[in-house]
Amino acid sequence: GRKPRVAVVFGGTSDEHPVSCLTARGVVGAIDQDRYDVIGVGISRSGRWIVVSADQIAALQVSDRKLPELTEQAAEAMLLPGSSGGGGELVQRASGGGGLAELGPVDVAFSLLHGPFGEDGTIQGLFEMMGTRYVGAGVLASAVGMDKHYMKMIFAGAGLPIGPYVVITPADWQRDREQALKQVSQLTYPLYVKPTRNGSSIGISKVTDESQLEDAIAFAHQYDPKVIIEEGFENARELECGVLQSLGGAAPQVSAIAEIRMHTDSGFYDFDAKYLPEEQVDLDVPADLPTEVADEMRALAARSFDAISCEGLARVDFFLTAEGRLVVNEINTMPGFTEHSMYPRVWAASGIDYPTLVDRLLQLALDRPTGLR
Ligand code: G1L
Repeated sequence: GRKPRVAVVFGGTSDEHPVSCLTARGVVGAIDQDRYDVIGVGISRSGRWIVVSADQIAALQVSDRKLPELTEQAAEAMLLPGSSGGGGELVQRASGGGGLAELGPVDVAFSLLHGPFGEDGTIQGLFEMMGTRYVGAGVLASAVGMDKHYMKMIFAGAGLPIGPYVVITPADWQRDREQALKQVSQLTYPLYVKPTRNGSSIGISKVTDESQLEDAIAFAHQYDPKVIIEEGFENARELECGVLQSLGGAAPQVSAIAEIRMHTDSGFYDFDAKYLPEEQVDLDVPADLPTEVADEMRALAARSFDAISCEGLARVDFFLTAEGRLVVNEINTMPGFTEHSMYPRVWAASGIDYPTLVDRLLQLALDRPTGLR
């Protein structure tokens, strides 16, 4: 039969448009084009869908110190429900109106969109409605992975070890600030004040005493009306590992463990350290850990993956406290995914290279039913 057609969806209206473009370049470069047909669906900064070729994606790179960005076109694409058997059909409205041109079926969508509408379950819902199979976490797991509040509740419900925290909802803040601040005073400093839903460490501050608290909340409120305040673990080690679903329903695989050691003045692994080229962090893969700790961490990572009903892949981040206790910090259903990002690196250390990862994710998506599962 014909080769499965992969729609790589990338760009988007978030500030991380260029990161998504660079990731698309990496993913498309890793897809075996003898076995899959690739079509690019770029989303411009202003939210228009533009169909581009694999070659055009390959040309998206940092040049003259400028980050890549999609150029708008008059022709706008959209996804329509597929005929029987699912799939979804891409169509394009020609420039200046006119009729709809068919651009053919989509067998699997691979979305690399970041932030709101990308990794929060929204585009996954669009794919569900169109009957289009897609790579990675479903609607619920994506939404939970984006919202630290619900993530904590699910982890706690699954008996996973999490740290103490307080959530301030918009209603809490509006109705009784004093009461909200009183709740926070039950926590032990230092604290981290964070927007509850974010992908990229923006809006986070470390607070060492009560006098800094309200400013930190105001700062987090610039990014999200719902704020979470977490106890910091002093002198804890930061560890991460990858989880990858297995083909045929076997238990998920867990990668080698990475340790992040930073020497940045902000004191935590923040947005700049993650995305700026100048290395502010050292990575140890595999981390130097006693076997029992590494084994326990891998078991907790797999349980975290299952707790949110995740699919495809996830990166799970931990603290190993000074007392030697493992704490699940968060799960990320859309981890950095260029060849040099943490997730592909921990898998490389476990013998699974980047093209093999991309192929596994596409196979998992093609094998899975649309609708309830
Ligand atoms: F679809 C996957 F495989 F689940 C997937 C999709 C996107 C994994 C990781 C990502 N990551 C990204 O798209 C991003 C880091 C560029 C932004 Cl969230």
